[in-house]
Amino acid sequence: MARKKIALIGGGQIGGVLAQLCALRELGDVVLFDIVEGLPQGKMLDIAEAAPVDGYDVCLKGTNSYEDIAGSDVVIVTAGLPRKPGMSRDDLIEVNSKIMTSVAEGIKANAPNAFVIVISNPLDAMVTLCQKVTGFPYNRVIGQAGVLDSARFKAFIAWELGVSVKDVNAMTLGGHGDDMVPLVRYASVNGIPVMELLENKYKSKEKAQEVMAAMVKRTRGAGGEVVALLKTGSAFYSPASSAIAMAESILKDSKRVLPTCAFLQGEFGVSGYYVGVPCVLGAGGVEKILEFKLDAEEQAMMDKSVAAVKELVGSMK
Ligand code: TXD
Repeated sequence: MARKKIALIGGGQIGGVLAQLCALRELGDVVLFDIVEGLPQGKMLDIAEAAPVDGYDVCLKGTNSYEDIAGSDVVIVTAGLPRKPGMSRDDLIEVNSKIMTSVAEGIKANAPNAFVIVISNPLDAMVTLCQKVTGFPYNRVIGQAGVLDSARFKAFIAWELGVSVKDVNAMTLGGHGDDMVPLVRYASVNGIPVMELLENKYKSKEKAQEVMAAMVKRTRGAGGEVVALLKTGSAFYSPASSAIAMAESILKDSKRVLPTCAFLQGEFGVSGYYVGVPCVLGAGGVEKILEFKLDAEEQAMMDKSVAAVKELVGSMK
């Protein structure tokens, strides 16, 4: 059976980590595309030369030509500028829309049967544009943001409670913006509600709520926190790991339930927009959207987040 093939469009900070993670996990042969001459070729040669050390047997190719992505099973898009300190993700919409249009045309022409995972920001708008320009079915075009936002939320909970990150379960919904919706009610440590553990730890309901509110706030601002520290770009290790989790579930038909920026057609009361919701990701891409009842507070936060996505998408020319 031939190896799977993954195309990475954008060979920058995230693209390079994506390529290395694909290789380390032997997800398939990898093609790294960028418009900068030599950049993808140099990074892929470097990763290929580490193969004898880390022991992966996959073909790794860097290219400036879209023809080389032909036959890809999954395409992951990071092409686009990252933000600088003081910028919001939305500030990138104009420049990255132009880039995404050319990228989507390249994918449509050369990998018409691929599943596409968009990472470029502003994510909710870029995945919308990518689907529109490629014309691919909605189940084959998704955005990565919720796996990252949920990972950040889970990390903060694990650090606060002093438990393994492996035993924390939590999810964010909605857009990849400041209005994202970390679901406190469903956050647990092996099924034990986090709020109960916080109340036990602090012997106070108020203090527990205060600590949780701070973690929710930090989750919403976590991207900006890294940008402010790095000064020259944005997070790239965690977004790469997050997109690989999604790609792996599709390539291996794992049916993982992952927060995914998916096209809603009535689910959660939303129609016609890409929004972060729990999806079953398998060989069919988005195979199912798992709906569940939101309480009044969660619904209000979701409505606010969806409104922000609608405004962002509406602002695209
Ligand atoms: O989780 C998430 N969704 C977000 C996404 C998390 C963090 C960062 N997020 C966004 O991903 C970020 O705001 C950017 O919009 C993208 C890529 O971030 P990265 O840090 O990888 O940016 P780089 O290092 O600048 O890499 C972008 C590459 C760079 O090598 C350019 O030469 C290339 O994109 N580029 C292009 N490739 C193909 N085609 C075109 N037209 C093009 N223009 C630039």
